[in-house]
Amino acid sequence: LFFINYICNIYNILYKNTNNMRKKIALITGVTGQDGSYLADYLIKKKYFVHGVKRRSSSLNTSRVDHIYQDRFEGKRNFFLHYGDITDAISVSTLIRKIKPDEIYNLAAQSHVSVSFEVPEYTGNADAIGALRILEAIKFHGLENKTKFYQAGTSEMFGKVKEIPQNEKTPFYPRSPYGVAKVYAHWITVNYREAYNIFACNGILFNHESSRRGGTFVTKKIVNALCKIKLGLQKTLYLGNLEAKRDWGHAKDYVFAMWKMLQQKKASDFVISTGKQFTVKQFVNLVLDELKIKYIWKGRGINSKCLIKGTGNKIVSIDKNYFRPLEVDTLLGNSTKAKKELRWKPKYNIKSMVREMVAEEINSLKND
Ligand code: NAP
Ligand code: G4F
Repeated sequence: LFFINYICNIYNILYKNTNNMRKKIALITGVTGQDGSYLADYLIKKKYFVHGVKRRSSSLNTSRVDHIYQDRFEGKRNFFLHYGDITDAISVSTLIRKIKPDEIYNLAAQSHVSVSFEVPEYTGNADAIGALRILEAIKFHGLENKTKFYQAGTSEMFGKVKEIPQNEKTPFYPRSPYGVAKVYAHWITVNYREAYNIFACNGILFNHESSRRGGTFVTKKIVNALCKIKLGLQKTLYLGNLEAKRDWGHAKDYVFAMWKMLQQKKASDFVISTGKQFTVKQFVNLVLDELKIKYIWKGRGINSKCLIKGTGNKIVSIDKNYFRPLEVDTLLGNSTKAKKELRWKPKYNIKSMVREMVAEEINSLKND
């Protein structure tokens, strides 16, 4: 009897260990975007099987994940790309049924605030109802106790801010169709957590940037244009509102926070931010300093312009087309809860982020 007991115990320990050691499976919507690609890099390093959803496009849209792409015929694969679309409930549901992920990160969105004023219905469909489609699929396939869910919420939900700085308890006042859609996604995530006990978290992330940032967001646009100006490839950069204030962090730090949220004992919502704020104009100055360009600002508001000292060459000018029907004037986050409960804090500051973005931009322009 003692011997049988001994064998059973060993078997139990081995069985438990293999189960604990089973590689986790993650599904990332929006894997071809800035955050999706960094998150995929991170999860692959953590030995996950990573499934990413890409949408059909007439031109190639996988450049941010090309470095981790594995051909179907390769032996041991840990990264899988699937066609799908967050506006298509059937594709969402089918992927979740087939993959049965341990963790879903919903990063897919029409993520440009200004564009959301031009395509408000699509933005609502993708950014609001997209989250509902995933949550409903988790419930429909009986995965409430298995699949954890991360929703990519945003500081844009604070919009016309009710207090400074903003934390998890600050009321929302969105100022764009994008912000409004994300508020729906936030509350439907809370609702499914409370109604069906799904482990569902909202990350309320403030602006985060990198060299993988889309070219029409202000930081990447500034870095790209000023680097081209430095190399003699462009004359002038046209911008909109220079006075808007943002709390800018680095995307690599922020995807780590997403993962951390899903590793907690209890699902909750977290503000992720640096707690430091800069205007768009200050961001321009930081990039000019990094490029060692001597400059001088003249005029105010719509008449502002930035000239190269000594030459009078106009390198920054204002184009009123880049102003929005409504602006979010100031965003500043308070991440005390994330620091305490997730033990999260950013590794980058604005200077190290600008340094990296400029270095990578110059490198890529020189290799073009
Ligand atoms: P991004 O670079 O614009 O990436 C968005 C991703 O969503 C892309 O992969 C895009 O595909 C995909 N997508 C768009 N519409 C889709 C659809 N209908 N079906 C499937 N996929 C679709 O955005 P990001 O900066 O990585 O941000 C990731 C998420 O965080 C977004 O939800 C964004 O709203 C949110 N967020 C971002 C920030 C920030 O500062 N970056 C802050 C707070 C919250 P394509 O590559 O084909 O376009
Ligand atoms: O870089 P932006 O377009 O980012 P925005 O609107 O803050 O939104 C980003 O951050 C959100 C988090 O708060 C995300 F949820 C969202 O998905 C996105 O990633 O603009 C930043 C500021 C704005 O005030 C804008 O008016 O820069 C101002 N700006 C001035 N000139 C410009 C420009 N923005 C853009 N895109 N292009 C310009 O020429």
